Amino acid sequence: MKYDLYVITDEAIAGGLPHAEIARRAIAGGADVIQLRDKMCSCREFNRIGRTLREITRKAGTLFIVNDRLDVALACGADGVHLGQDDIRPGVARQIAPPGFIIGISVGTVEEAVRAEQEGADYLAISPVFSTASKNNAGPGRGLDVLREIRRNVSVPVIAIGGINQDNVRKVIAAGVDGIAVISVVVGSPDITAAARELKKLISDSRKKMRS
Ligand code: TZP
Ligand code: MG
Repeated sequence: MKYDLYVITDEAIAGGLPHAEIARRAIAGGADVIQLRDKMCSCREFNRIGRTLREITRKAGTLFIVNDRLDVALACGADGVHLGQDDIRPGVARQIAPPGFIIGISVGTVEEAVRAEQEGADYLAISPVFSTASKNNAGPGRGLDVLREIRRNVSVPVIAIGGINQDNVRKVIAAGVDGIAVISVVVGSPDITAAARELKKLISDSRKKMRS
């Protein structure tokens, strides 16, 4: 599974652009994963949008993850669900989900990361790496040392989220993560496709530099 550039949809940050259009534009710029995230809409509407995003991502061959709601993720045929520390536990989600279903977990500490891996998480999102205004109560940035420490202590893919932009992406990748998850730097850009493309290039340039 490739997690290099993981783009999370947010209609408010996109100035009212619908989730489907955010997804199309991000995919055109090379997004490897699309996560549908909407804390405002009804469960029924969330599922309706999820079905549309499932169609778009299936055609593009892009991984599709639904935020928070395991029921909606299963109902719309998503590849997986992304769960926070207060959502249904990964082990419980695993009992309900079909084989191969991806369960991603947000973690902020090494202890949470180790526990999430033990409970069967397929990937971890270290959150927030830097402070961000894109999520309510995201808390202070955890910093790059926590990224490195978590990377050393788990073997599942680890992605970084929170306040990542063109200026800091190199050091985030250099910390050894498998990918970055972003909202505002891509979704809030007037040209979502160009912003995604630029980040992809920065990620691949950083990886090349690490190998050389
Ligand atoms: N979870 C932790 S930080 C965050 C989420 C959804 C917001 C990331 O948005 P941005 O704009 O890339 O900081
Ligand atoms: Mg959540």
